[in-house]
Amino acid sequence: MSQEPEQKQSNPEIKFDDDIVPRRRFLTLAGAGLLTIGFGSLAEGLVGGLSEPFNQQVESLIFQPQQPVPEFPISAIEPDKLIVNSFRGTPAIEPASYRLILDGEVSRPSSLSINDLQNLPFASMVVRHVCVEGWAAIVQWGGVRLRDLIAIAQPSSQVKYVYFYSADGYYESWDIDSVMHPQTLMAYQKNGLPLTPDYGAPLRLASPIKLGYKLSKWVTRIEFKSELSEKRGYWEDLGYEWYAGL
Ligand SMILES: Nc1nc2c(c(=O)[nH]1)N[C@H]1C(S)=C(S)[C@@H](COP(=O)(O)O)O[C@H]1N2
Ligand SMILES: [Mo]
Repeated sequence: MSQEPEQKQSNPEIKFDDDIVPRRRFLTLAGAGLLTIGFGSLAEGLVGGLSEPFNQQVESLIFQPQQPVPEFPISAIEPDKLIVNSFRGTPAIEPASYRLILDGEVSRPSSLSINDLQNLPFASMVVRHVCVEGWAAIVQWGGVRLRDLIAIAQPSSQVKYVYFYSADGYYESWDIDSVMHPQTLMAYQKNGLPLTPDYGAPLRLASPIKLGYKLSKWVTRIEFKSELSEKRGYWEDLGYEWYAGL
């Protein structure tokens, strides 16, 4: 990481709790003769600044993004631990005029109201949210699976990346495999209640396979693309890792 986020400048030493997010993930692959791979060092050391597509390919294979992540019981939810973390405050969004735009390389560009979204199949999960700044919280999220939105927009087979644009100017890009993961949701519910503005209402990303900064709040547009552009994400463009898998 070449630059730490603004919030960290008073405390530049990011404290990684090894139980939550080890700096170097050592995976033991039984099928590969108990080969142990230090992942961060592989991506950072061998391929440096051009690591994204390579990194994505390797991490996609090793972490098997379609594999469901075990969930927690409702009793494990930690309601006070999810810290509001917004780079520029909470944008004002009028729910009645809100629309989620699906566009890019798709055969059916779409515009969905909150009502449209709530009429799609509902998915709920209790998972851990992990922020690189060293905190985590077990949260219930409810909403729409991204794969159900993909079925509506019908991206071309060339699509490999998905951009999420937010009302506060935040932007993120993801690999399509992670977007297709059954536990990647556009959430409008948190801990059994409607999502509130500070936490991303009316609609935010939620997923147990990505770090907190990939989980955009206040999403207004989802763009499907065959290539990454120069801009990859708000924190990524300041030096943070792009794939950010958990
Ligand atoms: N639009 C937007 N989304 C965002 C952010 C942000 O500043 N703007 N911060 C990210 C970070 S770093 C984290 S950890 C989570 C925090 O989610 P929370 O505020 O609901 O706890 O939101 C992510 N999504
Ligand atoms: Mo974060």
